[in-house]
Amino acid sequence: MADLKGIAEAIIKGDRDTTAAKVEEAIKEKVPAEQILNEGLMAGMSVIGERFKKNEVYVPEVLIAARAMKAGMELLQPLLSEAGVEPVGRVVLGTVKGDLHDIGKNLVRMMLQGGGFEVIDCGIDVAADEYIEAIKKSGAKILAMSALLTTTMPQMAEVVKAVKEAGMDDIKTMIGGAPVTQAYADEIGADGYAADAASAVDAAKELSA
Ligand code: B1M
Repeated sequence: MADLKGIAEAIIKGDRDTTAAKVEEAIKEKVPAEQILNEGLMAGMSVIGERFKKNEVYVPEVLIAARAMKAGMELLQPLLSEAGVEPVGRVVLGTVKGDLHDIGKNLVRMMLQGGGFEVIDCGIDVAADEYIEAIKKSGAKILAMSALLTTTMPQMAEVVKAVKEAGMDDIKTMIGGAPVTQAYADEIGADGYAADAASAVDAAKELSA
């Protein structure tokens, strides 16, 4: 019998081979791809997210879990597309212009993907017009920005302003990064803020509700 709990456990352990083997097994047993995703892969990543929030696990464990998740997703993706399963939401993500830090941003991407979001990752040093272009191309409804430097934080305000000026009233903006705070999000009119990668999933879910 398909072992969805075992898939979640393999993700939590960061065991890529077991994750892939158990996902393959479940596919062979005709378990719907969405169920494998929700009860296996995403269930595992959400445990890792919670532990990360509580400082029970650290960046390396999250990276290893995300690698296991990726192995499972590679097998599932074609079936999800075939079945027309829509992601929880689409997020355009990037580190703002002038800022080259991407370790935290990449964690946010992995956790969002683990939470069922499709992420369009624009990379680092991303200018307002690049974010806007990516939103137009992808149809994403959430724009997520990361900044690690106090000198690049004002870029977030520029992007929020540019999104408003472009008339994209339905786009929700969210921000994060070590120097960023909820107070700063409020000040620049961003719709959401998250202190860490796992909380970014909660914030994105709230914004897409
Ligand atoms: Co830089 N750097 N760095 N650096 N660097 C910091 C950020 C700094 C605090 C170091 C220090 O002085 N103590 C300092 C900033 C000071 C300030 O602005 N107040 C600094 C500086 C000054 C610089 C340079 C200017 C140094 C120089 O050249 N003179 C330069 C700037 C380059 C540029 O960006 N233009 C620079 C360069 C670099 C490296 C390239 C060498 C390297 C980056 C490599 C890379 O990212 N690929 C680097 C690194 C590694 C760091 C430190 C050591 C670590 C950052 C990191 O990856 N943390 C950092 C000092 C420190 O933090 N101890 C430092 C781990 C990561 C998992 O955490 O990114 O905070 P973090 O992400 C967290 C949360 O913040 C949150 O979730 C993540 C996981 O929980 N989060 C979000 C992040 N984005 C989010 C978005 C969200 C929600 C949550 O929603 C959208």
